[in-house]
Amino acid sequence: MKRICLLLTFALGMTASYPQSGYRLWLDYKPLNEPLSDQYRTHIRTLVFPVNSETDRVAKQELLLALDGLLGYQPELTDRIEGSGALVIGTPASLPLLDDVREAQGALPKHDEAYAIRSIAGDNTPMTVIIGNTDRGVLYGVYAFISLLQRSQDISMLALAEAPKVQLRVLNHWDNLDRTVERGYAGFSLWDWHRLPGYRDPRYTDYARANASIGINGTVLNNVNANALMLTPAYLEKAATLADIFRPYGIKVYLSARFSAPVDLGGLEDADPLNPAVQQWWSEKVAEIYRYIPDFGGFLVKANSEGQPGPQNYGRNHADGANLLAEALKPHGGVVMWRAFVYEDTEPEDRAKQAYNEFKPLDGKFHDNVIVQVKNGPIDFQPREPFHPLFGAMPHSQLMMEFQLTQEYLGFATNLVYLGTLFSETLRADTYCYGANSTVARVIDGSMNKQPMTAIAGVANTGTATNWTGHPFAQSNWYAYGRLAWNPDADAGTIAEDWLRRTFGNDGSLIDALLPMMMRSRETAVNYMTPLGLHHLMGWDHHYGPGPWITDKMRADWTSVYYHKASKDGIGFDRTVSGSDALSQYVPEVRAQFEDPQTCPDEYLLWFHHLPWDFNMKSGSTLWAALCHHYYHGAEEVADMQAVWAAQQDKVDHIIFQEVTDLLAIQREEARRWRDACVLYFQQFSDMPIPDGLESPEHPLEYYEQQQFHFVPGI
Ligand code: GCV
Repeated sequence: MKRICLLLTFALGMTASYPQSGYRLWLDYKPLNEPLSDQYRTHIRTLVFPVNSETDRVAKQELLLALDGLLGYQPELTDRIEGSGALVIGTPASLPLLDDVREAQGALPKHDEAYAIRSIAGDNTPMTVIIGNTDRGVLYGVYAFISLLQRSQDISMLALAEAPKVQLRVLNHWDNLDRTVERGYAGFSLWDWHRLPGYRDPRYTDYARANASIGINGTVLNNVNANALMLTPAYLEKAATLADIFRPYGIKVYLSARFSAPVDLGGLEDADPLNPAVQQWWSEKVAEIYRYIPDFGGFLVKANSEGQPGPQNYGRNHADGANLLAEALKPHGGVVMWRAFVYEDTEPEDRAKQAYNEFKPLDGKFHDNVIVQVKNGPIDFQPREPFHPLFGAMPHSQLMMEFQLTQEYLGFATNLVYLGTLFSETLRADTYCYGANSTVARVIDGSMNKQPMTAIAGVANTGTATNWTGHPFAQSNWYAYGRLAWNPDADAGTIAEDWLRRTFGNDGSLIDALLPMMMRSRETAVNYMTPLGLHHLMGWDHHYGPGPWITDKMRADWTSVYYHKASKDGIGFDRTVSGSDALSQYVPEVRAQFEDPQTCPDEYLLWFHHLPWDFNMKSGSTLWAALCHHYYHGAEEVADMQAVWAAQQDKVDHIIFQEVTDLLAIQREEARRWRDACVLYFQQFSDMPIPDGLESPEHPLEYYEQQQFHFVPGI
């Protein structure tokens, strides 16, 4: 009875309405096995956890919920630290300064969000102290402790100390005010604008819990293709309600700002950043926002990109635009995240070069509360891209990373693709900008340029789907993003294993089967979509499925033929000095890795080179044969994934088992379609047979070219 009450009190939305469907994410506190929970109980006999803030309150509530679920047990709540068996949680200010607490405090990194967890040797069972410099550190410490329990870790000898390496760890929601989500595949927007601010959907709290549990501390509520209405009082009031709900969880609200808002809302004649009336308008608007949301984080801006207004409309540059907003935000402590995802309307010689060309000359011109948000690669969240050449190239400016969690180019919410490996591949790439080991991670965490403000953004994959992300495994991408935002050097495999354990439990054979499948899944998708460095081959506009034949659109660089350049003489985009010379945007050490097709890693071969179909690959086969083998191998790997998953039937919840089974069947069909469409399309140019031993495509090329998909989600 006690347990039921707790569940109802603490997790109304979590438990009552959505049983066994993935709604609880990695915070599903299922009972641990008996011997272990007995052992844990002896370590958590009593709980000392003074509550001095809302953050303390929600942290304590979460801990009690977790203990009740995992151990079926509530510790005795007390004010006295009784040594053995006590769990003591708080800040140096909130806890009595006993020697034991001091010992834990000594381990605490000097950081607002840091925590330390220490076992203090006692008689038979020691005392455990979770300490943070602030209540937010305590909250993160509590979630870390819960994670240890969920993963059946030994908690008798703990000596953990953690501080995030990146300050602003933000989700970007491409959510529109009509609740559609641009490139969203998990239903509608979580934000029920119509019923806000009156109705506080319990889901908002669960969203905050999930984010806090992985260290995310900011959220941009609306699409970067922004509607100026977001900045009107009616919507600010709604946003303020969300900010109130998120605040105890250490999460700040940010908004995407439409650059033309002074014209759209203020009736000004222009939005020229050097116009004093425009400056005045922004300054007043920002002051108004802070009246609604006193800890407002700041603005995210997409300007002069894909038709969005920006400073270039008035002959100004991106620094002028960003600094305009930065000046308005500065007195309130707000920041501007100014996106570098820009490209001109005219046909470029190479779109991959444009962001660098526009931003590199502005290095050093941005105010100190501006941070330039750069996508992981130079085109647009493709299944594989080399790291963006701006990383490391702007030593006098602050740069942040933008990843995409929503799988716009990686199979939407039907394909099982773990993105931790993709994120990590970029973060670990060496820019060589300051000699060896100048990794992208070190640019992002500020250690490279000593940049005072650090940040990272992930385009959210959440929506109203019962399981939040559409595909049950897409939850792992939200999870991995948060963990890598906290520590960009963290290991993608460890993160995947942690997610599996927290989501599916600690059965060793399940982990042994599913972990390799997850770790391989992104390479599998690359194989059946865009192997060997190919990119931008997807269907027109909706970006669903293959479309290597896309040509003759309003912009050349929105077509596929612009990127693969397949012809009788070969395939690939020459970005060496004999082509677009995009390689010159990287330092010589990086160039050296890619500029010779004989030594360029296969993964990037056709990104940087245009090569004949009979080019001799390192494996000894021709380029054409290698391309075919990658496509066929990718499709076969999905069949392997189906077999691995089928063997887990007895070990996972039956609803999730069936959902993933069905989605893998869809993924297999989609992988075959990608394979057959691309191989047949490119074969027109190679004029070479599909290698022996590979089955014939199911249909002729025209069949794939003529297929139409209506009402594809995300647009
Ligand atoms: C929000 C790609 C997507 C667009 C997106 C854009 C961006 O082009 O297809 O939907 O717009 O990136 O990142 O701004």
